[in-house]
Amino acid sequence: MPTFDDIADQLATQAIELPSWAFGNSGTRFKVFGTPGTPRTPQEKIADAAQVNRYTGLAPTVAIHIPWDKVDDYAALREFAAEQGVALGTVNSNTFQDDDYKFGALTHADDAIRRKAIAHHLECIDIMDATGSRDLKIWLAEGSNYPGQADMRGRQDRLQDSLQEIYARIGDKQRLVLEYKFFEPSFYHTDVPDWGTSYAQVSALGERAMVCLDTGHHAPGTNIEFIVMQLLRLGKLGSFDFNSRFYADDDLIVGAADPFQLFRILVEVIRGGGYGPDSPVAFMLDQCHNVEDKTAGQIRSVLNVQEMTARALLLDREALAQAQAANDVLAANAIFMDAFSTDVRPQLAQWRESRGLPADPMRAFLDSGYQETIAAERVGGQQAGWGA
Ligand code: PSV
Ligand code: MN
Ligand code: MN
Repeated sequence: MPTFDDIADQLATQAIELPSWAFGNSGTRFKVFGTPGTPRTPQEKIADAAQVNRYTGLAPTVAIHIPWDKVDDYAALREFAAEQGVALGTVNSNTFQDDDYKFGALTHADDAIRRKAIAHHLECIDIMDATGSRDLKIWLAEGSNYPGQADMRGRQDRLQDSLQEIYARIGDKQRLVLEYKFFEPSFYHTDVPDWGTSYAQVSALGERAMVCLDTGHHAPGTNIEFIVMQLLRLGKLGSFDFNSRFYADDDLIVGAADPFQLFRILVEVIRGGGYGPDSPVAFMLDQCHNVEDKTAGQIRSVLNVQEMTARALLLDREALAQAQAANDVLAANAIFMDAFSTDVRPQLAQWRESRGLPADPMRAFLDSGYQETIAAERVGGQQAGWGA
């Protein structure tokens, strides 16, 4: 098995993008509980995200969601982020909170509504030009609730047509990533329900169109690491939205529900060349903190990803390949489990200190008094968008 020293340099290149909406208040359709200190502006969300990077060194960029993070001057927002020590990352479009989109947006049968949805995405690309963002992430809340309600085939054709128009405006250094989700808010059919549909749609666009895999968007029991392997094999895994779930799209802290699944995913990411500074795969979080403190919740999340990455990097791939070749089922499984069962926390603490970071980022953040300060200073925090 490789030693921690063998993998130390690889850990140094890890970057996990934070979602601005994780810092806003969020909840379920039953209730949104406010948390003291919740940001009231996009700038305050970015300031909180910068705290995560300050204590962990893991989160240099922040994803924004339009219109949740709408401002008059995006170049100024970019400047503000830089002053805080972070950069703006992925721009997320939003076609799920406008009455016009009740029966679809990019798939809508009414051309006027479809054009409005396309125009929103073109505006997002203008914003990307100003923020210096690389990725436009599209998640569509489109589908139908009842058999017979919609012509699924026509909607798929219109979706491709709409994406072609958006993709035509994507710059040379920019990318379009299309996220899939198997249900919700539609309950009968969803227009981009699975990786295969996303893959078919983006493959027809071109090289700079990729798939986004949100770990909470599959049916229970789905072998997500198989999908990771396949998309990497096809060269189309663009990004992850990491979170964890017990039942549906719970958006809980990544690695909280099933750390072993996170480990298995990261093993395939590394196996498929999806890890490291030259990899096209963007690591992002897509989470909500309904009852816990948000900045601390994000710190927990990036540390969980780091911990499982370290364990996945420690996997003895040579020994595993030999056991696999010999069809030694139990030996192969034991080698896999050895890496998963390795406690890397003491070495990670030392590794952080050797890089000028606190050994225990969570403790350092809690001791800093930041949470108390924002709780005292900020009144009337923002909704994240969900449950608003
Ligand atoms: C949809 O469930 C989703 O995962 C998409 O990524 C949205 O942009 C995000 O949630 C908003 O929280
Ligand atoms: Mn997502
Ligand atoms: Mn989701």
